[in-house]
Amino acid sequence: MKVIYSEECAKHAPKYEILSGNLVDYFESPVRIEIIKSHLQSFSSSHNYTFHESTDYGIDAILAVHDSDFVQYLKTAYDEWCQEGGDKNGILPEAFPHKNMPSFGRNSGAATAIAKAGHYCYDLSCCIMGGTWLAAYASAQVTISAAKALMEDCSLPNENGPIGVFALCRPPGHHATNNLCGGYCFLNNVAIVARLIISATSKKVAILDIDYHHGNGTQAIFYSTSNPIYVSLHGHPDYPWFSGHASETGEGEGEGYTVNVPLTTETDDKKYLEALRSVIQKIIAYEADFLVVSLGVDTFMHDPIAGFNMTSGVYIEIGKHIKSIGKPTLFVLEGGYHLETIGINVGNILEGFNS
Ligand code: SP5
Ligand code: ZN
Repeated sequence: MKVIYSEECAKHAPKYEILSGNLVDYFESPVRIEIIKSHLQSFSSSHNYTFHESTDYGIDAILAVHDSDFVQYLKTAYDEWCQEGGDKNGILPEAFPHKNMPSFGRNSGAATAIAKAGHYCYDLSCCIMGGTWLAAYASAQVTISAAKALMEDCSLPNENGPIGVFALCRPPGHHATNNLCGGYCFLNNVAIVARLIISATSKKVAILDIDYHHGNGTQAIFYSTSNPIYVSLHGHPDYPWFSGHASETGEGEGEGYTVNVPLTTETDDKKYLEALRSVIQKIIAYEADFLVVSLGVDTFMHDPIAGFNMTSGVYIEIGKHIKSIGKPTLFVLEGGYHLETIGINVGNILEGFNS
């Protein structure tokens, strides 16, 4: 199995975030992907993992999902902030334009770097520092490179079931919308490659989001389209708080092509697998040609910011269930913050898929 990565992904490394009102060390840290990479490397002979540095395919696929003013903001926010005398640790919003404020919906209200931060970001987890754009761009390029590898390799014979490629990337993507960052996410990697695969092949794509959190950004981007279908299992009620209800099913041409399965906190292996089996039936019925998995392992019982009760062993079963869909599969890393187990848990999903 090909694993795509980039050293550039480490360049976004904020010191702190504000979590539930407390200043805490940044959970979405660069060591996450180092740990996963060394875990997979320790298995690479038996499981046939090969490691490939990403290629830079340029900005076009990113601009097919994200507004150009938002991309410009991500590129320039830190420099503007520094020119205005801001702290070298980076920029976080100070106020958000809520719907009863006069400048709501008007970019003209965002004159300074910190006002723009409130305009383009919806929480306090997306500090922008000197390397943030480089890392977010690299994360998207890792995912694009992985998608290209999958499209090339999926026509090759593979006696061991469907082919898979793993995009070992960070920062993650599924909370980012066309014009907002949040939830550690700046560019929506999965949305970028779903749209890329559709435009390159004219085929159908299914997105299966198994991160603990609802992928509000991915849902929003594809809410009005029937391709891709977006399917999410997530803890509820929990972050991002204002999306992920079962009643959100898409609109217009997209009606019925968003599927949300909110699960109560304390969900365990058995309940999770039951829910997964039911959504897999929906994905099979959709008859997708490609599967893109938003792969988070923050569903693990000891994850520091989430609430499920799942064990490491269940990830092998999850991988086998994903394999049973039988389609070329792109795994894209999202969340997972329990550093002691992030390697084994991600490795177990891939092992289940490759078994
Ligand atoms: C990609 C991804 O997994 N992003 C998640 C961002 C979550 N940020 C807010 C987490 C809120 C946690 N609140 C409960 C803390 C319990 N100790
Ligand atoms: Zn998550």
